[in-house]
Amino acid sequence: MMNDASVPSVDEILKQFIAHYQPIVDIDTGSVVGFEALARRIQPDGSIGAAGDLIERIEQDPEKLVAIIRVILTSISRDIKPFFDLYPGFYVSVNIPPTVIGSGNVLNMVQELKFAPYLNRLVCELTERQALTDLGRSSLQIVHDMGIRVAIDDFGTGNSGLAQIAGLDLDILKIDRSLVLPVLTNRVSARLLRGIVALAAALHMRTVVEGVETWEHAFFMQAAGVDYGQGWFWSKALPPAQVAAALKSGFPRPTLPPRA
Ligand code: G
Ligand code: MN
Repeated sequence: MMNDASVPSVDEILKQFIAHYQPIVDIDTGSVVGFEALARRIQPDGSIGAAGDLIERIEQDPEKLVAIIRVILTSISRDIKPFFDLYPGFYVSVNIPPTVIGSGNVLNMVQELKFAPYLNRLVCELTERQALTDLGRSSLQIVHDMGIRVAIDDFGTGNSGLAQIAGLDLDILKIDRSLVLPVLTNRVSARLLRGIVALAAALHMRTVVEGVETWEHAFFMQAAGVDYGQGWFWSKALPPAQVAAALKSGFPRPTLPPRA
């Protein structure tokens, strides 16, 4: 790998990154059913910035990927684990690449961080693309054997055959934002969305729709029978200090606005 000064070292990753938590909400009730842990970078001035680009740039470096997962799991252990007993229904999902799962490091980390009683409260998100590779399939088996549930992420972006998805043992299906945007203006997209909901129901999977920003979209998704929503309509990713309030109070339901 090229020595790129803008890519942090493993040590810097461990010091400069934290997790924020985006609520995943029951569309019907507004209560929080989970959070997706998302990496954020602490800037030199103390403000918190995005980390997505950086994670893409270190994708080829297994050590740094493991460091990011370590940061996220450590954050969850500190920020979220204390709430697992108080609020028994919710989960936390983590984006863990199959290479990291295959390396055996995840098992060590969850043991070290004392997740043992709560492994069924963790969800590993594999992208649709990753899940359908051989490494993805064996990773899925490894995390399931640990008692961690599995979500298929970015569903609808991987140009996969539905039959292949049906063959995997998955718990949650996350419908990608790209399938959400056109549903209000395109009848075929609306039907496709409803078809995915039916597919997930047939496979006994819960559905999460990603990237919902407006009440119109939230309302459509509720009517289409999607279980859960994640997006700015409900909430951006929250700093740890705001997690408790989200669990306690939940979020508004998508109701029609009053007539003008
Ligand atoms: O693919 P994955 O679910 O891991 O992506 C989560 C990313 O999507 C995060 O970086 C998050 O900030 C972003 N995101 C979350 N909610 C929304 C939303 O409502 N709109 C848009 N445009 N992006 C969102
Ligand atoms: Mn994800």
